[in-house]
Amino acid sequence: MSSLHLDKKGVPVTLIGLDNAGKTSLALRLRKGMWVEETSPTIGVNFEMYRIGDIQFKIFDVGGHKAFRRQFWLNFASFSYGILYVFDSSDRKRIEEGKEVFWQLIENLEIESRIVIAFLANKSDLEGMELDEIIKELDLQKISKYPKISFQIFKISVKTAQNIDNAFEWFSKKIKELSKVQLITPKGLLISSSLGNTKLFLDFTDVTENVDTIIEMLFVASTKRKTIQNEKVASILSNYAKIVFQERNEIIISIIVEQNDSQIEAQRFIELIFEHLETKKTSSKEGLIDFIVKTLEIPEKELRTVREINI
Ligand SMILES: Nc1nc2c(ncn2[C@@H]2O[C@H](COP(=O)(O)OP(=O)(O)OP(=O)(O)O)[C@@H](O)[C@H]2O)c(=O)[nH]1
Ligand SMILES: [Mg+2]
Repeated sequence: MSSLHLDKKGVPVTLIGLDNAGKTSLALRLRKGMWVEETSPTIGVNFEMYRIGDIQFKIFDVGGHKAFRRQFWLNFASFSYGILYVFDSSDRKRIEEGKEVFWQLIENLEIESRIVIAFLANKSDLEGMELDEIIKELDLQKISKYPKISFQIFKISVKTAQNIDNAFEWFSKKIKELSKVQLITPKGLLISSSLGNTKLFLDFTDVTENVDTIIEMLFVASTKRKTIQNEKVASILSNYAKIVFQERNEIIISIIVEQNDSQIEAQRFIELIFEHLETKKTSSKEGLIDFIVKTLEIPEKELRTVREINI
């Protein structure tokens, strides 16, 4: 079992909510430590790094306009450990729309791993709805039907900073708890080109004995991939294993893990390997293998097969 330390690479979390809810204002407050009055509607996605204690968060700030909801929300949400759902409690006129999109998100999330959601009822500095009204209007009690979601509601104001520390304290505590159980057991790893040439094949368990299944899964992964942030990603499940697959600049890294392993954690390993490939291009094959085996915490004796590479 391997686990990434939360410090190694930003833990992905996503800001979601209707346009004008205050997501970018929150991201800016976190970055600058102060209220920033001037924001404009977010086109697409931005991200901020934000550290709380020993957790480095990578916060995706996704545009809330209708045009981005379908395209971006689910993609980012399903690759995040947590969601900060920002809601404008001063805007009664949009409560129906708010309810609809919130539940669409929850129902569409493929909650195969656990996820933390902080519902932030923002703009408490203005005249608006109280928490009990929001809970009732949005039917938020229903969230208890989703056992994999850790959920909490906070009344906040990005403007005055009211309750933001409390919300983040809860959020990071829950994410830490999650990270303790979100472990992966790597069975093998493949680096290939988008043309299908294998560059490196590492077997940590019995992958070579199941190579036909793996090839079939890789084929399915390549057809099922979706685009997130200029990269193509997919995750495929079979009776034998789960493959998490990510393509960047014509290099594909596929990690083979146990069926119940966390896709997000596997994804983070892949990102570390990409980072290594990109920043240490001159390093040898041995250097790369050494990095992978160390990062994945693979005992040396379990490294079975290495296919020749030319990276
Ligand atoms: N009074 C008050 N206004 C706020 C607060 N938070 C955000 N706003 C205002 O709400 C408006 C929208 O804020 P943004 O942060 O741009 O909203 P957004 O959710 O990022 O919107 P999109 O990018 O379109 O999805 C801005 O005018 C902010 O100044 C708050 O806590 N109180
Ligand atoms: Mg915005």
